[in-house]
Amino acid sequence: MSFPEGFLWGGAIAANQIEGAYNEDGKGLSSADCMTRGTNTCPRQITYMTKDGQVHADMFVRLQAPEGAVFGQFEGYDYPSRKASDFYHDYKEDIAMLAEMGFRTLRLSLSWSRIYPNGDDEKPNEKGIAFYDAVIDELLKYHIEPLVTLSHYETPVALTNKWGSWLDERNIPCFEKYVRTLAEHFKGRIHYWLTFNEINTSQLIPFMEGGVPLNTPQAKADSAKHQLIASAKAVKILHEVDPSNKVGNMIAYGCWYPNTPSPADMLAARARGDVPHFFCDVQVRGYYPESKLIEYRNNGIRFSLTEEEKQILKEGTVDFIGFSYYSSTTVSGDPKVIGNERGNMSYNGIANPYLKKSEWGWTIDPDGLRIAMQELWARYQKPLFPVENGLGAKDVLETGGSVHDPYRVEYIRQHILAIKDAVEIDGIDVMGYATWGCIDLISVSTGEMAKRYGFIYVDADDEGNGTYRRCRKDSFAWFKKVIETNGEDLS
Ligand code: BGP
Repeated sequence: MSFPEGFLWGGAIAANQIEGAYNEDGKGLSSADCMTRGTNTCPRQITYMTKDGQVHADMFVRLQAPEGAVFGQFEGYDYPSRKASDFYHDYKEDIAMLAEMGFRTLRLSLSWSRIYPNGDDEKPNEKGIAFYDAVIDELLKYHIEPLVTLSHYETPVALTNKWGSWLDERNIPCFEKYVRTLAEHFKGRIHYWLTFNEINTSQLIPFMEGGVPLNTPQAKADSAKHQLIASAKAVKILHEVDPSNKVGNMIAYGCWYPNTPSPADMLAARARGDVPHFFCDVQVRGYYPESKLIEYRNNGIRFSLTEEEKQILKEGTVDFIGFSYYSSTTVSGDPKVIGNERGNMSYNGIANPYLKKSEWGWTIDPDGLRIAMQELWARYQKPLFPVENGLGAKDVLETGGSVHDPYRVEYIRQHILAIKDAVEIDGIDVMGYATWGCIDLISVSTGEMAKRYGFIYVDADDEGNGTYRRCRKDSFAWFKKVIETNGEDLS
């Protein structure tokens, strides 16, 4: 046995990181449009104006905005989502190149504020829908299955300014309307959906994940509840409109090792999985796990669910689990042992002497992917879909337009081998494999262009200068062969 027939090989992109055209054709500002460009050492900031007319820029991991803050773009700040990779104008060429590679799926997100510019508009923005019509039709022309993320790290910022986005339950009907619009409009053309990208990161970076301006434990509990209900309603709507729709959740996942064989380290390492597991528990099983209710009670968090809400969660369970995996983290239970290693949405890891790291300091650990899949499979027995995985690296564009990226090929090869073992040895049901940022795009954590993941090079620099010409990297031909042979030829 090897990769199943129809295995969905492909890649993933997100609207705010690739499209640009942030204010074209009636698009409203999204939370992502309010994030400045950063660097590897200087984090991105979120900009807003306080009631007294002062403009503030706060680090995205620490944002705690005062009441009445109005988020937006302001003079003197650089916002990379304005142009990103200019996919809005280049999508035809981009999709043709993906088709040339033989892509079977493209995971893309739709921008809610392109369709409902303020989030709660009466009617959708026809031009926004027309753009996605063109993109989806272009994909279908090449038999590339669209895998659509309903909300990938952006929410219409008007909803943040109105009531704090997911802090307020009034966000739910707005999201429902957006989902219903898409479900009905794209019926028969889109069959695979994901609800919220990396929903568990709402507990770490609430504004980036869902436009939530507060970082308190109560705010996180409230926004989690509202998004979980919205996710369940989205699943229900998509199933009702087209029973053949397959809907997944999407969590940022990883693999957490104890720093030593000490039981305290093991407990601490296991605890790192608590947040993604909590979200998965609700989205896959349809109810809040007892451990979360105990945690809320012990910490004085106000929380309750009506019978109707319980019913919604129960009826809106997902068909598969989508997850991102980039790196593993080593964890200590000893407060004296302090680490500062980073990974995707993980901080304060302890250095792991067995693993190499990327230029951005993320560990490279393909075995960790297999362990992650074993864990998810053991817990949920639902089909798994790694919808994000890849290596962010600096590439050099040679004169003549080639890019030699053996490091990327090696990273992806090893991770595909890990998935192969998960399929062949562990018997795990895996739907496909989508590499992150198959076309170079802006990094979510730093806003840089220099942190590249693609098979397709985009000639633009961190300041947004360049021709935006597309070039095939060496990994392009390699991945084409992988897809052609359904993962048999990885040489
Ligand atoms: C995930 C996000 C993506 C993506 C990726 C890589 O958390 O879902 O949007 O960007 O991480 O992270 P980065 O862009 O910071 O390298």
